[in-house]
Amino acid sequence: MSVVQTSIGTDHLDFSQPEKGASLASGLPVSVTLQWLRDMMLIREFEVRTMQAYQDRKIGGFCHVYIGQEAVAVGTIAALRKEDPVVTAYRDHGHALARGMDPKYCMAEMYGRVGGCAKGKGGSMHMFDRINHLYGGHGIVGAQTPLGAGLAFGTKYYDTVINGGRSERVTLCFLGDGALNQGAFHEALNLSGLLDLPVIYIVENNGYSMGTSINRGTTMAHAICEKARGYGIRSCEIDGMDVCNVYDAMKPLVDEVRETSTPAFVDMRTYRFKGHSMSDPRKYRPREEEEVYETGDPIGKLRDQLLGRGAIDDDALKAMAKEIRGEVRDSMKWAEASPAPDPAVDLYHDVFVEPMGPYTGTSYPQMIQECEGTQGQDG
Ligand SMILES: Cc1ncc(C[n+]2csc(CCOP(=O)(O)OP(=O)(O)O)c2C)c(N)n1
Ligand SMILES: [Mg+2]
Repeated sequence: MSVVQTSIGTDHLDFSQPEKGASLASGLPVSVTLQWLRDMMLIREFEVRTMQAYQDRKIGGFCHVYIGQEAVAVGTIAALRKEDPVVTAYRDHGHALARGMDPKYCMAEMYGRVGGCAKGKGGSMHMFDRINHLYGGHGIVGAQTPLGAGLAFGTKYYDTVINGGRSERVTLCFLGDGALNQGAFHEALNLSGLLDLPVIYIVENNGYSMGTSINRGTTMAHAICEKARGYGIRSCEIDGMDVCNVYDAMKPLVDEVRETSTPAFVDMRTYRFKGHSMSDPRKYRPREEEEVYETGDPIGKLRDQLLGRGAIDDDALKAMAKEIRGEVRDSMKWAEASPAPDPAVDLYHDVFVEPMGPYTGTSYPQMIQECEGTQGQDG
C-alpha cells in the first residue's frame, strides 16, 4: 500500500498577493473558511465557559477541554460527508460541536441533565449524536479504536453486501497518542489492514498522555507512522495547528480511502493549551514550551489570515464573537433549566437495550425472549 505524502506547515499557502475574498483552502470558497473560523471560535468559547462552570461546580466528574486542538476536529470533519461515522476518545466536546451537535445538548450533558445528548447519563466524556453520526465519546483509553474498525466494517458490509453496491462511507476514528500503547489499538489496526476497512485512525498527537510526554512513554515517538506501516496501512503526518492545512491534507486522503475502501493512519501534530483535565496543574512541562505553541494558536492564525486578505474586518469579527458568546450563554441557560434525570424513570432506561426493541433482523437477543410477555417492565 502507498504512503501518502502531505505537506506539513503552511508553506503551500501563498500570501504574497493578498486578494479580497480569496480562498485559503484548496478549491473552497472563502465563506467556508469563515465558517471554520466561527466553528473554532465556538469550540473555544464553549470550552472556556465549560472550565468556568466546572470551577463553579455546575459540572462534575472528569472533564477534558479541547482548547488548542480545535483545528483538528474542524479541519478533519470538514473533509467528510454527513453520513460518515465519527468516533473519538474522551476529549470530545470539540468533535461533537464540529459534527453539528447543538451546543445546548452538549452543555446539558456535562451538567448531567436530561436535556443533554445522552440524557445526562454520559457526561463530558460520552458525547453521542446518532443523527450526526457521532458514536461517542469514550472514556477508556483506546476503547474506541476497535469501535472505529467495527463501524467501518458495518458500513462496508451494509453498502456492499446488503445494498449490493460500492462501499460509500469513511469512518474517522480519533485517538490520543496515549492510546498508541493499548493492545486494542493494535488489534484494530490489524483487522483494518486485514479486512481492508475504510477507516482513518487520526492520532491527535499533543505530545502528552496525562503528565507523561510521548518521548518517555512510547517507542518510535518521532515516527509513529511506522506503527501503521507494520500493518500495511498507509500513513502521513499533518500539522494540526492550521485548519486549512488539515483540510487540504485530509480531503484527498478521505477521498482515497472512500475510493479504495482501505484504511489509513494520520499522525496529527497538535498541542493542548490547558492541562490534561480540570484537576491538572501541569507541572510536568515548562511554561516556555506552552508559550511557543500558544503563538501558533490555530484560531489566531486563521483570523489573521482572513483579516489580512480582507475577507473579514474587525467589526464583523466582533459581531461573530458576540453571537458566539450568546449561543454558549444560551446553552448554559438550557442546561440550568433542564431537570436532572429521575432515578425512578431513567436509571434503567437506555442503559443497555430496551427489552421490547425496536429490534429487527434475525438476531433475537436472549434477554428479549426472556422478557416476552412482560411488556412495560424494565430488563
Ligand atoms: C485503559 C485506560 N488506562 C488508563 C486510563 C487513565 N487515563 C485517562 S486519560 C489518559 C491519558 C491518555 O492520553 P492521550 O491518549 O494522549 O489523550 P489526550 O489526553 O492527550 O487527549 C489515561 C492514562 C484510562 N482512561 N483508560
Ligand atoms: Mg495526548
